[in-house]
Amino acid sequence: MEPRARTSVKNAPLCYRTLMLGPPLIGVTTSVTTGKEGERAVLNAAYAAAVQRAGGVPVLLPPQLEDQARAEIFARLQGVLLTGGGDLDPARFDEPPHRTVSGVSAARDRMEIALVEHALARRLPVLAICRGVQVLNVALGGSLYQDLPSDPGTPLLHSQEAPRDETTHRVRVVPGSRLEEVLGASELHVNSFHHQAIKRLGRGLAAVAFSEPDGVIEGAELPDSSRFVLGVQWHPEELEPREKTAQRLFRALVDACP
Ligand SMILES: [Mn+2]
Repeated sequence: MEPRARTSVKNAPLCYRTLMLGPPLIGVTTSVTTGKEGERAVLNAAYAAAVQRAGGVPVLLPPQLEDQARAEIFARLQGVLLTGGGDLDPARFDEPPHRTVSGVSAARDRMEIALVEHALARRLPVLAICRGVQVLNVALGGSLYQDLPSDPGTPLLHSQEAPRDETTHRVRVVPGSRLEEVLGASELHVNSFHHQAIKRLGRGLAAVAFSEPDGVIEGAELPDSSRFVLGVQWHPEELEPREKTAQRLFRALVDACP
C-alpha cells in the first residue's frame, strides 16, 4: 500500500480565493545591482516560491521599466508584494544620508512609491517585507531610523549574521491587529536583516509589532478592515517553507486579492 502523502506546504490545498477565481497576479518588486556584468534586476527566489505556494502568480517588476510599460503592468495587477533590498534615499524623508546608507536606487524608489500609490488608489492588497514596509511608510510621509545600531541604538543585532532561515529575535504583535489575526500569534521569533526601521509613522499607519526588548517597530498596517495593507520588518519568505505564521502572511495576501 502506498504511504499516505504527508501534509506539507507543497501539497497543501490552494487558498479559497485561488480555487474560486483563479490565481491572482501579484506584482513583486526587484532589486537593482550594478557590476561588471552591467545593471541587473534581481529577486531572491524565496519570494517567488512563497507567492506561488500561496496560490499567486508572481509578476516581477524591474525598476528599469519605462513609465508606459510600468503603467500597463500595474493596471493588470491584483496584489502587490514589496520586497527587501537596499536603503531608500533619505532625501525621500528630507534627511541627509547617514554614512552607513547603502544600495540606494533612485529608479527603484521611484517605481515602488508609484506602486504603493497605485495600489492604495485601487485598494489592492499590499504585503510589504523589510525594505518594503519602509517604502510603504515613506510613501505615506513617514521617516526612518537610518542606522539602528547608532540611532536610536539597540542591544539587538537586527542585521543578523545567522543564516537567513534562522530566527534571532522576538517580536510582540499588538492584540486585535490585522497582523495578529493573520499570523494567529501574538508573539513569535523572527529573522532580521535590517539596519534601518520606521521612525515616524506614515499617514494612517499603525505600528502593530515591536521587537523585544528594544521596541523597534517590526510591523505596520492600515487599520482598515476593508483593505489589506500590511508590512513586516522580518523576512517571512525565508521562514515560509516551515513556519505556519510566515505561510499565513502570503496566503492572506493572495486571499485579499480582488
Ligand atoms: Mn529586526
